[in-house]
Amino acid sequence: MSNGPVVPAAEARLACRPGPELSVRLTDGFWLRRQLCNREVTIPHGMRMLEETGTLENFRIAAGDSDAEYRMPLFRDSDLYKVLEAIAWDRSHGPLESHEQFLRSSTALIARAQEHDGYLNTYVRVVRQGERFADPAMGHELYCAGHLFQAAIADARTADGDPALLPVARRFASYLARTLPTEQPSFVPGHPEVETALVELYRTLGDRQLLELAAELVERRGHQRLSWRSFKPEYFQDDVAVADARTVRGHAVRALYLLAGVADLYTEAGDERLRAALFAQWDDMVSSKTYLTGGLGSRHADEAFGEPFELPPDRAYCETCASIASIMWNWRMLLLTGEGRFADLMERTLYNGFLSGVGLDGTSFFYVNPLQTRSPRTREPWYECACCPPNTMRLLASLEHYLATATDAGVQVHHYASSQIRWTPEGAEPFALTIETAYPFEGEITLRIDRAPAREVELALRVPAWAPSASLELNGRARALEPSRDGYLRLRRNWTAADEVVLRLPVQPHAVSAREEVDAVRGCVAFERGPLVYCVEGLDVPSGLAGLAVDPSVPPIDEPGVTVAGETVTAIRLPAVASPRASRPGGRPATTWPYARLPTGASPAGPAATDPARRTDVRALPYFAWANRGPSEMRVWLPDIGCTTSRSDS
Ligand code: FUB
Ligand code: ZN
Repeated sequence: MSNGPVVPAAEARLACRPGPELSVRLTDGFWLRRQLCNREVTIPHGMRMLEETGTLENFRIAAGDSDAEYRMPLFRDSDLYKVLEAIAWDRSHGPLESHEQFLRSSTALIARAQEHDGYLNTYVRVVRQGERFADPAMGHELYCAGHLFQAAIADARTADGDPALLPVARRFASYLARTLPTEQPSFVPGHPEVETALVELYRTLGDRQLLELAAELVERRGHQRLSWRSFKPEYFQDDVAVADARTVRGHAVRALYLLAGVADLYTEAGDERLRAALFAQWDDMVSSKTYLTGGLGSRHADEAFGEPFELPPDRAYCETCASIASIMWNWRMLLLTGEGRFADLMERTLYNGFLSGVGLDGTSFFYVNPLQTRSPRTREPWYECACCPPNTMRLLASLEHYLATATDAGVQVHHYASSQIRWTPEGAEPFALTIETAYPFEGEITLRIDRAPAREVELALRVPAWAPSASLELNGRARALEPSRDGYLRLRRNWTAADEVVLRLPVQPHAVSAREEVDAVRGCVAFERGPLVYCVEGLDVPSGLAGLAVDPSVPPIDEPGVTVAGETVTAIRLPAVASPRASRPGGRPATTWPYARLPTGASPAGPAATDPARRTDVRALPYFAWANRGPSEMRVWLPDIGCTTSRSDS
């Protein structure tokens, strides 16, 4: 039995369940390597950074153990909680004494910083001298509370013995449940996060007051009470009632954490108005506000969603936390519906917009994940506003919990990774299988049944939207099966141990174009291979990216076995025309005026496109692997040769 971050109650409205009857373990391959790097390198790095940046010291000050100066930003508590959550999830892969020691000592410190009535926030205690709920818009008290609750839940679900953080969380949650409805009737938390955490804490403790508090906090939104400087109620999702909202808007991370919480709430409590709001906002987001990488948030100003189709590749914000929050929300939508479209978006986001946020070395991060950079961009070991790095840790540490689900009929595999899956329905014989695959670089997935009950079990395998021509073999014989409308191939039978299913997903690279409304990339194409989005880095194009155009009419060729910072990836080679650039980054421009009059009757394809001497091919790498070989410019969307105009590049 294994319980991950989301364990709905038995009576919850769900199409499929992640636990507790299902357990999944990564055994090899791409995600195990990332998870091990997280365990061995990133989490220890995080523990060091929490000390170096003063986050732990803030708790010591609040506990009365130190008189150092308090370090802002005011939501720094959440950085510690996220690292503790990561340690707790990671513990289920085998506890490490150094991690356990950190968890124990931090928990004791947090407990000392907690006030007698259960309230806990170091900034309020130290800087605001105990003045609580004074700054609903920007105070982040319940944002930090939510991360504490999630860490405590992880601790409770993985501890061998009594989880020490859970009592701290319980006391704080009880305080909130008794105080907010009565003493703070108009308090609206400016940064959602506590909603999803309260629902999960209700699932953990069975205390219905926590579910009711989550519902009340969601219900309180929409009265335009939240604003701060130039941030309007829309930034805080306080412009319209949650149930009436039909578009994603405002600060992206706030909006997405809220939607994850609303999905949890609907799952447990019902309310068809919330369901309608969830689906409408998902449609709005996916149809017009999502980058090819799954990244979300196109505005640096306000870290916000933009207008529909406002998706500039170079100005993309795509905060790593927004990708994580989107994965959280989509997982809940998948549980609610069993529909593959939610797993499709999760997968796109996981492999691209999320994973680009963590360097392959495990100690460097991106907060912002653009799809084009002109000046070389380097990753940072941490950030003053450090929400993203520890957020990556908790997702990677718990990743296996997002791969599969179960229903009364059987097991659904949503994401492919070398793993072992075991389903043990109450009072019934287990069904266990082993998956082997070199996914995402190869599309062949072998599923071997290790143990089967003497009854029919359905095995459902997601066919991603990018793989329309998937094929399937059962015990060496092709099976002509069509994916169901919700995107799954379903095999229902009396299985026997050693039955073998081979699913083949075509991962040949292909070009993609954007609808014309995505005007920022008109005339450009991008490339995908399986679930991976590709990009070209300046390091691979000696003449620079400014003069590069690609020919999408010629299929790209695989270049397997390329090593980037210790990870072996399949690159692709793109047929291209590379013209020498007029200026180098940082260098003096060759001309002062960067525009030229277009000759009358000029062909849309300039001489560069047809000159065989300029024909070449360039390497493109998976987007997640960019900026791991030193500073470089980068592009996902590349001009299509057929759309390039004559340029004076002599
Ligand atoms: O406000 C806390 C975190 O800081 C947000 O989630 C991020 O977008 C950053 O603004
Ligand atoms: Zn962040």
